[in-house]
Amino acid sequence: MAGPLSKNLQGCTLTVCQGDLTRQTVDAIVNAANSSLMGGGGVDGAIHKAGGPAILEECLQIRKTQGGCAAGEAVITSGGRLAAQYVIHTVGPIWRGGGNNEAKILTNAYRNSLQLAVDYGLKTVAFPSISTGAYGYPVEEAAKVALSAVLDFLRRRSENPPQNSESNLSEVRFVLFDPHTLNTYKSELESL
Ligand code: AR6
Repeated sequence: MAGPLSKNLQGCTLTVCQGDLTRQTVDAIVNAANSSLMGGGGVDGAIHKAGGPAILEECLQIRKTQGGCAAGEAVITSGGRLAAQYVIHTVGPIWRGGGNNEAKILTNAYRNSLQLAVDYGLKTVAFPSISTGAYGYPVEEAAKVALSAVLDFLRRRSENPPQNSESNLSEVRFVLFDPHTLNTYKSELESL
């Protein structure tokens, strides 16, 4: 397995590595969910399988109160049996050629996930490559959007520091499943 790459940006360590998101010991992992919040395949299926039924029960409660989760939005549940304390469920865009607001929606998915993490006082968050599996977003373009969205979020926070310095992120990690996705995110991180 190829090695990880880390960079310190805006006081936060940004890491890209290859691995299984469900096995990360971080405060929260982010799920590439769908709007129903009812589970699915890919990383979503793996998270529900590894975390157990408590996660789906909480998702069902969220559905009752707000009727699911729109693309670009994010919600949070506990991590069930996972090592991560929380799962942040976000919904990326389905790729429809790039002219349908896909980049904006993908940016929002990362931004809203990070905002939920800091609202909960979390310090370490791990993401998958949202939308580049079943949703068909080209990896090269998604990697650019993902890393710029994270960097932009960190920059805005360092320009407008929160009152409570405890709530600063210390690590944002991308955990990528296959070597091609890893290498694409690595090149993108190198160029930041
Ligand atoms: N750890 C890290 N990455 C993973 C893992 C894992 N355990 N499993 C898969 N990936 P996808 P999407 C990678 O399809 O494109 C679901 O059915 C995978 O190789 O999981 O946002 C949802 O319910 C790919 O690189 O998410 C939605 O309906 C990346 O995670 C829909 O798929 C994202 O692939 C969402 O599609």
